Amino acid sequence: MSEVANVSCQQLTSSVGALLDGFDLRRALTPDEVKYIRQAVLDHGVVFFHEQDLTNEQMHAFVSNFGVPVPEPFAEPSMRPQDPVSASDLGKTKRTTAVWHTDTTFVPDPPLGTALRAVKLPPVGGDTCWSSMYAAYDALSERMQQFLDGLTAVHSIVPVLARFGAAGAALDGRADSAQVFGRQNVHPVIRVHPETGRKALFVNEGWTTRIVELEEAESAAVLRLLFEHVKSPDFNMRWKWKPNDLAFWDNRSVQHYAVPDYTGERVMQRVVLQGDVPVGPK
Ligand SMILES: O=C(O)CCC(=O)C(=O)O
Repeated sequence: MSEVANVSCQQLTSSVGALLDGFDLRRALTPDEVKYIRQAVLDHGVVFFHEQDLTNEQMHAFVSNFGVPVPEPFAEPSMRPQDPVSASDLGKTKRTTAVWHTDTTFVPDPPLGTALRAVKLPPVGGDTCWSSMYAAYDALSERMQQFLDGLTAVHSIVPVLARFGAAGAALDGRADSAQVFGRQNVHPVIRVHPETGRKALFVNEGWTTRIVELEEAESAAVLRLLFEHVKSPDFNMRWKWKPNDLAFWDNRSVQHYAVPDYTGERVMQRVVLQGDVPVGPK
């Protein structure tokens, strides 16, 4: 990791998560600071910062150091990338995020990363968990790894919209829905990270519906096994938010889960970065 004065990186578990201290993300970062944070995200999958009271523009500027912010697929068409997303709508948001997932893998080029900042929190609950998909892959037996290498899976928004009931139908009915949602795409089950070259498990309970090369019952059984596998405490962590905490994660190497155990308002500011088309092992 490059050296930057007066900052520190404290690893939170052996497989995922690190707390970065000494950064003020309201101001423009130096190239060395950007390099330091980028490397920490690559090494730990998700990094956290305390006390970052950012305006939408500052949040947008911070994230822009690492890629190109893009509008959320679920956002209103008029929304700009730097507009905050309120996660206070319990009926809608809890049902989308209380499942282990990688963000919006139903699109051809799922987001590279996501930044999430706590604006308003409930008195208790509302933690978020992350799980390392490198560690999840590494923990599989060699025979299982060989079996999964080279398989592909469908990631689809369709069953998920159905799960949302009326809210899903409304989203699906939006004039731009086919274009925005892409509806479904096929990705490798094992993804080779474009920057680290490491292999990561790339199926998730949020959006993955079917392994293409298997019979339906085989696919369902293998996906069930993998969805349970990523939940292991051996490779996940849980973050208890404080107001103005900011998390920034690599969607290519981690999954996350928002714990739906709260009542009242929970408002988060969120920006996602343009990703690329996932590539499997050669
Ligand atoms: O609100 C959270 O804690 C996480 C929400 C989520 O799943 C996401 O930002 O993709």
